[in-house]
Formats: sequence, structure tokens, C-alpha cells
Amino acid sequence: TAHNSDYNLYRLYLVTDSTPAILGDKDICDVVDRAIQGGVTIVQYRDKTSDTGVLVSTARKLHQVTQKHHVPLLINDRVDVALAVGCEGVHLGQDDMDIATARQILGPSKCIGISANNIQEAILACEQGADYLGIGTIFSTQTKKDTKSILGLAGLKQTLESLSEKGYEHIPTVCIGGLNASNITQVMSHGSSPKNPLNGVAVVSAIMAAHDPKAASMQLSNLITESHMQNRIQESCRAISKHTVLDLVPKVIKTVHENKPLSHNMTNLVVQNFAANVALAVGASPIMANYGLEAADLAKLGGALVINMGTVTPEGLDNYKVALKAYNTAKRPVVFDPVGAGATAVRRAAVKEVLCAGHIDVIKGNESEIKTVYGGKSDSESQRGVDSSSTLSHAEKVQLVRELAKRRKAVVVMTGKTDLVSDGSRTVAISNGHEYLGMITGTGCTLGTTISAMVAVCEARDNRLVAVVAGILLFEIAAETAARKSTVEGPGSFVPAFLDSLYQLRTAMAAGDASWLDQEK
Ligand code: 3NM
Ligand code: MG
Repeated sequence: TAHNSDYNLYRLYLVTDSTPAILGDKDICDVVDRAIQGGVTIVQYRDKTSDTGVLVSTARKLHQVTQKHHVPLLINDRVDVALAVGCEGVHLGQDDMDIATARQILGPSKCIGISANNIQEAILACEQGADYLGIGTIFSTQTKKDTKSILGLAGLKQTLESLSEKGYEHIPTVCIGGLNASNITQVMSHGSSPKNPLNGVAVVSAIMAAHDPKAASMQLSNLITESHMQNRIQESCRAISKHTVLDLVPKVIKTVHENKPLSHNMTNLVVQNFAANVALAVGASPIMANYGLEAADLAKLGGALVINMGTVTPEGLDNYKVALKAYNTAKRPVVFDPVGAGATAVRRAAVKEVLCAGHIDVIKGNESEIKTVYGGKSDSESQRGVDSSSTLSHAEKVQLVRELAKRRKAVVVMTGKTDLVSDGSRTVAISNGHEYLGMITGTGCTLGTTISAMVAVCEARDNRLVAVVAGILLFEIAAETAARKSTVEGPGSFVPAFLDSLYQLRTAMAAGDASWLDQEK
């Protein structure tokens, strides 16, 4: 069911409160509506005092609001109220109805979440078929008077680790209790476990008591998204200094966001529109200009050039060479994407001509293309179309990218299930991404465009490797996030979701205060 598979579903979980101390004189439906507009992804109606009649009528109104936004509504404790309004499920405390009985009443498709205050309760709930866990109480809170023990970040982390040891890391988890904008980043980094990361955070007062529930939700939502991305960067980048990556990747993305660098694309007929949209989504300013004589003026604008020979022609080749020289003169970076490099004799010759015409800063291709650029492939061996066919071992690939990077004094990217990036001395393997990227056209080309935006803002040659890594991570993590969206049914609906995710990830990253990096041990 949707509530189990959607990665983002539990990102920001709102638990309502109808008491005057928290809700004040605000209208609960209005608060929930605004909170969802600000980024709340799931709502629990929790009302410990109202009569059943009020519970049912309020739940009905809330359900209209949540349905309008395609957000699930769960009811605290009251299985009967959930049934009465036909909402998406219930949240049960340890003293409420047992899961088995609730499941029998609600049926298999409804969501049943469980509160867990310790490791035993968490594991038992998973054994009994909980759809997600609310783990708490993390910090002491005025909102719930009868809280049991305070778990703290160490207790939360231990609970998550115990769940993964028992094989329950696939059960979504949120934490609750005293959480707000001032501590969420710390909770997501120090309270989460790499093997079993928290899906999200549940709050009452941080949103329900806020003067502006939409603004409060947006702030929390951004902090959580940023932490998710941060955790993933950590996972992906053990191969080079974690500090370098943690420190620089967010800065690169933020700098692109702030400076809107020009991404000058001399690209193929197939991807013009998609590449321009990807450039915009990552925060760059695209220009799709194939006339080489324009390059001298464009190179002065502080951007980077992409030469993508996907639909190479004799005239096109001359234009590449003119533009390459112009960017070299202006000391601006050039990304070369030798699409289908080995496919025909014409393309093999074109690769050589481009490489001889000037200095390339980043060379990006699949295994077959990189092999052709390296020159190891004989002219009689031809590549089928532009898709890659893998033949080298991992160690051979590492050797190849490193050697080519050294020889050409460039950063070399070999894309594949695991991407390899090398500057000749340091080599990074990245295993993010999603299979949908291989099912739509132009993703390789638009990765080149994304990389151009990142290297455009990286003045120091030494940091080019990290700039390229930043581009790949942003691109591939956005693909993962997009593929998990509930609107995505296949490669077609993936395309717009992917553009959204690129935009959401880079704006979240850019909005983040870089001081959270200092907390990283
Ligand atoms: N359940 P606030 S703590 C509803 O520990 C609830 O299970 C808790 O409110 C638990 O976000 C809590 O305002 C209240 O601190 C959380
Ligand atoms: Mg309860």
C-alpha cells in the first residue's frame, strides 16, 4: 500500500492538538490546510477530550482538507472514528486497542501506526505488523502530560539500530517529543542510524502553536530535506575525505543557486529542451547556442560550456572547436560529452579533433565512450548506438578513468550503475541514481549540463573533483527522491517529478545554514 512504499510520506508528520493552550483561537482545519501547504506530509488528528460527535465531525472536515492535498489522515486511538470518516488509518498508543484487533476491524489496506517508548515496544510493534513507528519521547515536552521516559538522541539511535538488527529497517520511523526548528537538524544527524535512517519528524506545538503554521512547516520541511540529503551524501562519499565532501558539496550547490551561472550548451537535437529545463532546475541559467562565433562573448559571462556531440555534423564540429578555443581563452571550464564516441568512424575522428582543439576540463561518458576517448578501442570495433555495454572489471575501470584524467589533466566521469569520477589522483565511486534514468532519453546529456553548472562556480582547479561529485549527487539523489514520489508510475511521470526534485533539493540545500556542518563529527 502507498503508505508503506512512499519514502517521503513520513517526512513531516503533524499531530494536531485542539486545546486552547496550543491551538489558541485558530481554526484547526485552517491550521492543517496551511501546514500542508508548508510541507506537512501526513496528519494525525489527536483530540483526547472532545465527545465522539465532535471527533467525527471534526475528523470529516479535516479529511476534506487532507484529501484536497492528497495527504493521509490518521486518527489517534479511535478506530471507530477512523472507520466512520473513512480516512487512511489510525495511530495507536501502548494503552490503546491492540494491533491485531485494529487490523481486523480496519482491514489490510489501512495504515496502523504505533507509539514506541523503548526498544522492546518498537520491536514488538514491528512483529505485530505496524505500518510505521512513532518513537518518543525524545525531549521533554509540555504538550503531552503523561509521557514515560525521555529517550534522548542516544535512546533514539539505539532503538533504530535494534530495529535494523532485527531486520525491520524497512518499517518507516518518525520521532516525536519536544522537536522544533532548533533541534531537528541535530536529531536527524545524531539520533538517526546510517543503517536505519529516520524517515521523518512528528511535531505538535512547533506547528499547531505557531503564529504562521505554513511558514513554520516550510522551515521544518526544509531542515528535514536538507538532513536527508546530508545523510545520503555521507553514505555516498566515504571514498574521499568525508570532511571535504560534507563541507564543499552543499557550498557548491548553494553557490550555483545564488549565482545562477551560465550553462552554455552546444548539445544535440534530442535533448535541447530537457537540458535547458534541467539547467534551470539546478539553479543555472541555460543558453542553447550552437553557433561557435557567439562563444567568445558568452565565455565572458562567467559560465561553463558543454560540448555534447550527440548529433554531430561537419559544421557542428567546426563550431565546437571555435567555442572550445574561446572558453580556453577566457579561462572558463568546458565539459565534453562524447556521445556515441565509438559508434562510427566519423565520431571517433570528431573526438580526436575536439581533444586536439583545446583543453577540456571535464570528460563525461559511459564505459564505451570513455574507452574510445582513451583510445584503447580499435577503429574496427564499433559501439552499438549510444548505450553502454560493460566489459571491464571495476578495477580496470578505476584504472582507466584515473589514467585518462592524468593524461588529459581533466576530471573524468565514467557513468554506470556505479559512477567513477577521477582527477588523476583521487577517484570516487558513486552508487546513487535510479533505473528510470536509463529509461528516458537525455539523462546522460543533462548530467553533463548539471556538472557544467557546478564547475562554473568552482574557481579552484583543486575543487573541480568535488564540484563534479556535487553535480552527480544532486542529479542522482534527485532521481531517487523523484522515483519514490507517489505520483510517479513509470518513466513518463518520472520526468516532471525529477525536475521538481532537482529544484526542491537544491533550494533546500541553498536555504540551509552551513553551520550544521560544524556539528558533524
Ligand atoms: N506523543 P510537541 S510526545 C503526542 O512520546 C505526543 O509518544 C509523544 O508534542 C510520545 O511536538 C507527544 O509539542 C507530544 O513536543 C509532542
Ligand atoms: Mg493514545
